[in-house]
Amino acid sequence: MPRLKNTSKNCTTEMNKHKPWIETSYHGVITENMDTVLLDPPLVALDKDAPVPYAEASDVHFSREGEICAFKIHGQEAPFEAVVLNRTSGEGVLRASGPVDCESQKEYTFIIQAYDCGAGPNGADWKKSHKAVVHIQVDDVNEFAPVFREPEYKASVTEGKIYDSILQVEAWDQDCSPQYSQICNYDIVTAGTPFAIDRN
Ligand SMILES: [Ca+2]
Ligand SMILES: [Ca+2]
Repeated sequence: MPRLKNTSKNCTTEMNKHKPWIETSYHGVITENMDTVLLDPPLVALDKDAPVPYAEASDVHFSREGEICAFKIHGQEAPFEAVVLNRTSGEGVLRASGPVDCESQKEYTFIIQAYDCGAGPNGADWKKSHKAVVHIQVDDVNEFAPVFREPEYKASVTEGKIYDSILQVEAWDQDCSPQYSQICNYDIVTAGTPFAIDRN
């Protein structure tokens, strides 16, 4: 992180000298159906402009060029928003603004920019940071139970004969990750049945 040095002077013509600074890329993880994004590194925008006092209508105000007013997201309809938590420290948080469903989309990539509050006494004079890339990975929740591909399986056998294989069944699971969608095993639940089933 660069060392911050206050280089701003009390100058009324160009008070907002610096644009905010953010990292060049962020990696986030969100659990589907939730709205909290764990961002690495955390979202913080830095701005070298220090608050400068100025007089307006006999009141003393402080200019806001060094404060962070907004984060904006650009990109393919990403269901996320970035909110400023603390204007002075530049801390922000990224969260879901709409449903995030791993089964429909497992990851998102979009652009984020920080905007300072550089309004000054003479109106809008804000500056924006460079564009940073945000990559979000959606973690799965085990929402779906396995289901068989067919509602019924039929086979016939001849009495007294032993078979290596009589029929094959197949189940699948709608969850998006291998962890929560792989079929681990099959069981015959009817007691006293003279058949066995394996995981294949
Ligand atoms: Ca599942
Ligand atoms: Ca799921």
